[in-house]
Amino acid sequence: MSKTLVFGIYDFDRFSKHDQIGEVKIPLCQVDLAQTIEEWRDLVSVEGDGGQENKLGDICFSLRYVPTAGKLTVVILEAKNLKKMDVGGLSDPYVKICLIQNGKRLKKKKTSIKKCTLNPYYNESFSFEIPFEQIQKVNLQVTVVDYDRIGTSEPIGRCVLGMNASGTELRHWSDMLASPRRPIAQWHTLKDPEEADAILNLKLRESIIHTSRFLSHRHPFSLFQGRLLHSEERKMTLQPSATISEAMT
Ligand SMILES: [Ca+2]
Ligand SMILES: [Ca+2]
Repeated sequence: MSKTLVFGIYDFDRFSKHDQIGEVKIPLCQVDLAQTIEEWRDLVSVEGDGGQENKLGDICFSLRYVPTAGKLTVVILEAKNLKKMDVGGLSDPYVKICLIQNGKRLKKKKTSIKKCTLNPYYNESFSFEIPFEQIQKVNLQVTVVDYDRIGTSEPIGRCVLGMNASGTELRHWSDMLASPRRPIAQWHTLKDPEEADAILNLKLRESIIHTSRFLSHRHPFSLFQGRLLHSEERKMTLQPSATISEAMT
């Protein structure tokens, strides 16, 4: 039997399981070990059980905020590739929406339950009253849950939006604020609920508070500065792979 050398490349996550980015497999029978080999290979995505099991699915919803009326409308559109949560079945997903401020749940709403599917379609609309002064202090927690007739329903995955979010979640929230009265739809990759909730404990960053203070209808794009700053910072924290490998040696 010939052996294969596998190089796995991971994204280091301080607070949760590291995500595998990809891998390179080299069957040892194909290389001449008598020589030094120096070459570039493309990363291949990880297939099979390990890769699939980690995926919780994706959800699409739209957000619309009307500052004058202080009204936030969330339309849960659909979800896809949800994780299978029932033994001998699929999942029976519904979506729970919570508004959270200072760690407290202000309001909670739910969609209908779609039985036995991993790709549910809802198109259900929910409205919340949030005055303009408050909209930048709240978080919107969207959880996909598998309904179980017996026992407690199991959360499948979650995303949390707000000014202290990052990536797609922050972009969706700031796009909504920057385009008052227009519904903005976006897909989100579901995260492990605990991991997604981590941002609820984060304070708003100074730069963002500063920028959002100057948010007005005259300067709707001032928010984007906050977003760009934020994503730049994230990139920098993802980059230093050298530090990680040094730390491991
Ligand atoms: Ca279940
Ligand atoms: Ca179920």
